[in-house]
Parts: sequence; structure tokens; C-alpha cells
Amino acid sequence: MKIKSASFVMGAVSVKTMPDEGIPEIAFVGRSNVGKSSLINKFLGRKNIARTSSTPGKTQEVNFFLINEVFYLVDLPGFGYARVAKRQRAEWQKLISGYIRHRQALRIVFHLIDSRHPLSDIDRDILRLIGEGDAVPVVLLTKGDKLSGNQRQKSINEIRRGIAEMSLEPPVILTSAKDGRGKEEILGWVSSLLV
Ligand SMILES: Nc1nc2c(ncn2[C@@H]2O[C@H](COP(=O)(O)OP(=O)(O)OP(=O)(O)O)[C@@H](O)[C@H]2O)c(=O)[nH]1
Ligand SMILES: [Mg+2]
Repeated sequence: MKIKSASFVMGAVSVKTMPDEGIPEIAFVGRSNVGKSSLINKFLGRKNIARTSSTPGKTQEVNFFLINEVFYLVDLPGFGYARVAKRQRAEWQKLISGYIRHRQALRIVFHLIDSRHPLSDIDRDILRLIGEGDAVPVVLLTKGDKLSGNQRQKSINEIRRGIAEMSLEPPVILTSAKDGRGKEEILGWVSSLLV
């Protein structure tokens, strides 16, 4: 599969204002600053279609991008943590939870986890949340370029072990928005679910 076209369609602040459910959706979820928007840009081969920032709390709406005229790629605000008001954080959490639990069109949820840190309570909450919906979960470890060669396998093993303790076994892929590692695997998952 190749990315032939990508366009921003809309940012939604409630489930009600999201696009009609006609075409499949693929979402990127994870805590603020984990690298969701950056990885989306890398995946799409676009520099700045999704806005990024070094300050957690950049993405503030559920952003829908139409890809190849056949599916939506969905960039979500940070889950469970962001440098924003408590009430705002709680609102996003509710919005994201509702979306992941109930959205019929949602086929794959890419759950982004920082490769440099062990599995957090927020990550466990997200894993449980994804389990309540029907979409296929795929874990993407982010910022893999920041790890040394032997840290890489260690990080994958450690996070996999943490997830296995919850009796879950999603695929785990090491990625980087900087050097592009993992991009082919992400493409593979996306295309396998679109056929
Ligand atoms: N070295 C490195 N830095 C990254 C990578 N991905 C993201 N970053 C940096 O991490 C910071 C956060 O990136 P974003 O893509 O905005 O993170 P986000 O998850 O979308 O954050 P929110 O929108 O706030 O929820 C930025 O400073 C990025 O440059 C990566 O693969 N490697
Ligand atoms: Mg973002």
C-alpha cells in the first residue's frame, strides 16, 4: 500500500460532531507527548499535516484525516495526562473512551507507548479500554531512535512482559518518527485490515 493522498477533514470535540460512519477508521491513542502526531506525519510522508509540539497537550480535538479516499486516520488528544486544565483532561478522556468503546467504524487502534519507559498505569487503562471495543489493538513503541542498539530489544521485551501480565498479546512494534523505523509494519497492518 502507498499513501497517495492525505487531507485534513475535520477536528471534532464531541462524538456527535464526528463524520458519519461510512468508511473504516484507524486511530492513534496514547498519553500526551508520546509522539502520536509526529508518527502520523512520518507514516503519511507529510511534514506537518498533524500539528506537533514539545509541550504535552498539543492535539486538542479528534482530528480526522482522509487517506487515499478510502479510510480515516484519526489523531487523538493525549489520554490521561497533558499540560492542560484538569477539567479539559477529564473531558478528553471521556471523549476518547467513548470513541474507542463505541465507534463502529474503528478497525485498528494503534496504542503508542514511549519506548524509554516501563508500562504506566495510563497505558494499562488504555489497554483495558481498547479491550472493551471491537478494534484490533497494535502497540507502537515510540522514539526508538533515542535508544541504543541493545536497549531496543530490552525495551520491547520489557513492555511486552508488562502487557502479558494483563493476559494480552497485541503485536508490539518499535517505531521512530525521526528515522522512520516501523513504518513498513504499520503500513502492513493498515493494508491488511482494509482488504
Ligand atoms: N527523537 C524523537 N522525538 C520524537 C519522536 N516522536 C515525537 N517526538 C517528539 O516528541 C514531542 C511530542 O510529539 P507529538 O507528536 O506532538 O506528541 P503527541 O503524542 O501528538 O502529543 P499531544 O498532541 O500533546 O497529545 C515533540 O517534541 C516531538 O518532536 C521520535 O520518534 N523521536
Ligand atoms: Mg498530538
